[in-house]
Amino acid sequence: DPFSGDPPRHPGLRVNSQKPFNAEPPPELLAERFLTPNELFFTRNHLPVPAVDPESYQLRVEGPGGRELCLSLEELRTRFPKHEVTATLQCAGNRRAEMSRVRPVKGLEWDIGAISTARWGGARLRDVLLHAGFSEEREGEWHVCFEGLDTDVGGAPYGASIPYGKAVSAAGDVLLAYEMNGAELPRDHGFPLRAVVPGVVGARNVKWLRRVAVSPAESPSHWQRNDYKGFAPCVDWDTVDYSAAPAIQELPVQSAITHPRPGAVVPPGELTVKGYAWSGGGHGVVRVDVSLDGGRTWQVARLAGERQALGRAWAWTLWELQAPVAAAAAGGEELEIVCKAVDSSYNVQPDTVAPIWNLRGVLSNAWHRVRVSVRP
Ligand code: MTE
Ligand code: MO
Repeated sequence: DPFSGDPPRHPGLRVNSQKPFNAEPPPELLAERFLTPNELFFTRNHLPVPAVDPESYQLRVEGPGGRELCLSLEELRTRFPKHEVTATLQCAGNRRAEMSRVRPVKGLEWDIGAISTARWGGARLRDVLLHAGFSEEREGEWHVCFEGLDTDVGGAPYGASIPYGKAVSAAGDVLLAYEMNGAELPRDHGFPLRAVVPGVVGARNVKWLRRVAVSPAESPSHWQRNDYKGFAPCVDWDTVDYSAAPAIQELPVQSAITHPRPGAVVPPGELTVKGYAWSGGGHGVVRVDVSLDGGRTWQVARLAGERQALGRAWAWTLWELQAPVAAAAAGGEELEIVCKAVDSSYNVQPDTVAPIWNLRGVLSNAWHRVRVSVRP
């Protein structure tokens, strides 16, 4: 069993697949804290978790125009200043379950929990690239390719790439992270070193990093070229052309209701609605609207959490609304609670799933709807 060396996990996680391990925190706990505790942070593994000896570990950095470097963990910790970033990671497949209810899609049935937030610590990728002799500017469209130590049966590693400009810019805040919420990286989250690419889809945040390569081409990895791309609702498995769509990088604006849960019974009177909102590319969330009547009328939620720099708002925003539920609704009537977020570029979420349906079930960010019944 190639998975026999996987680490132990928190029993409270909702497991979507055991081998490889894929799990999300229970929705009630998801947005209870701004920083997700490490043992509850969602886990998305494509392959067995590699066992890495931190003493002999080396990261290789290479590519045309630079020097080839091999860096130990000790060198990464001591040669480069430690930089800390609070960033939310979201899987492209978050909320896929809602998409597959419209029409079946291929992929893990994530509920609303394939998203979590941590304070990451590590060396800036920018500092390591400049140290290796790469320059601030690059002509044309170059990429930084990441390879993991986890490999498939044919020996191919998990891999992904990001645009060179994002990797080298000081404002991009891309990390080679060795810390998560003040602790060393847990094995499921990339021990001993992972890429953290704030504002960018989870898939590019490569764990168990073994190699960073500057290249004129995107990563040749299956997960860069033939997965994690968006398509029109009319594209099916007979017509899909993966070379025709760009790889997902920044994710669209997203929000979800974490409390109450679908099917809950709420008493008439004051109702508390809670959730999270986030947008890719460092676009902060500026507003969350909540409806208690399926989207006919709206109220504005109160936003909580840390103040974030303009254009570098990498972390989610937690929100809350207290509103009276009319006594008229108390006869066992159903309420449809809806939320939608607005980001700093005034991007909004689509109201329904069908027009954004895609065969792989990615980028599922329609208004989140939760039905509850009102009973004393
Ligand atoms: N890196 C490696 N080496 N192997 C993987 O399977 N999964 C990716 C990314 N990095 C993956 C990886 C995907 S799709 C996501 S969503 C994030 O890791 C999830 O990170 P997490 O498990 O720490 O939440
Ligand atoms: Mo993912």
